[in-house]
Amino acid sequence: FLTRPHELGVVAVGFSGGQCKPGVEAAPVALIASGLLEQLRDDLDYDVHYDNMVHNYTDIMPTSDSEYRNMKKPRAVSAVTQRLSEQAYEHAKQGKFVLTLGGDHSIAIGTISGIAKAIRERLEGRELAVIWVDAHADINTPEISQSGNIHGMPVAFLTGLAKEENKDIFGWLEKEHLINVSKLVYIGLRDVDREEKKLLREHSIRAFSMHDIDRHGIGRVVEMALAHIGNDTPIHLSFDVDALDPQWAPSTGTPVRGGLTLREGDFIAECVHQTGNLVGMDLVEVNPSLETSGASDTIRTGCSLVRSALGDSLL
Ligand code: B3U
Ligand code: MN
Ligand code: MN
Repeated sequence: FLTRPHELGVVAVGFSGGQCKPGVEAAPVALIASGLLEQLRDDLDYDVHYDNMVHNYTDIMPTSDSEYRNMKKPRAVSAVTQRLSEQAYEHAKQGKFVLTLGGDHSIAIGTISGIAKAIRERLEGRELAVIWVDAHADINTPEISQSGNIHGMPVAFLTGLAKEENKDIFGWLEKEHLINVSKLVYIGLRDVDREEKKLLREHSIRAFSMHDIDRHGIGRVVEMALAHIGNDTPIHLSFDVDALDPQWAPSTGTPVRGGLTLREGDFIAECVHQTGNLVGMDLVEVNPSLETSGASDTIRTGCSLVRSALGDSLL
């Protein structure tokens, strides 16, 4: 086993500084209030290690945070993700599965860096694979980003495509925190910036768009994604709820029509669970304050994705 079975570390991250729309920081409370952790404990038999806190990291927020290399709130996002990286590392080092409830997708800089480092230490230098389920590729470097929002950049920092020396602005990321582009797979893409497409091509990054899902079906796509990663490789699932069609997840900052159905989303999570190699999951970009009529649907969807990744569908 790559993790101790049924040991679950939960980190609730109430952070929205990687993008401009307030409300995404309220997602962990909404997900937990709807009973998610009880379900994991009582129905799925997990030993849930949760500090009963939604972290907002106000104590480490910089007092001034001007734009730097075109990034908005660079010091805040860097400080939060550095702290989160340590929290994820602590859980993962003890062999727990790390479940992180966000927050916007910038927080993946913290979770993945911490887990990648712990996996290298626990499993003789093995590298963490990442399945990034999203409408967006989130691989903009600061220079090519059109928005300056860091939630569109986490993959660039995590793969080393974007680098920065300044310790207060992601310079804390060391080699052991990073992932290899060859062990990264995308599923669900349909809104990718022009310069991002160039990066995906240049680095031969495996990416399954909605077009690929239409062509091959979700079953074959997941099979190909897992084949690319290979057997016996620890996997992190970074799930942006906007991968799903707005019909299933309307309450999110940048909804894009033509997405995954709820079942396709759950199916991806179920298949990754079934590999037995899943060591962590992020659920991000649930924003209960947007589309008030659809907020409870989006929260239900988020809970369903997490339960699926933790083995709910197994008979
Ligand atoms: N690629 C655009 C839009 C975007 C990325 N992630 C989300 N939206 N959620 C950007 O801002 O980098
Ligand atoms: Mn997205
Ligand atoms: Mn995303």
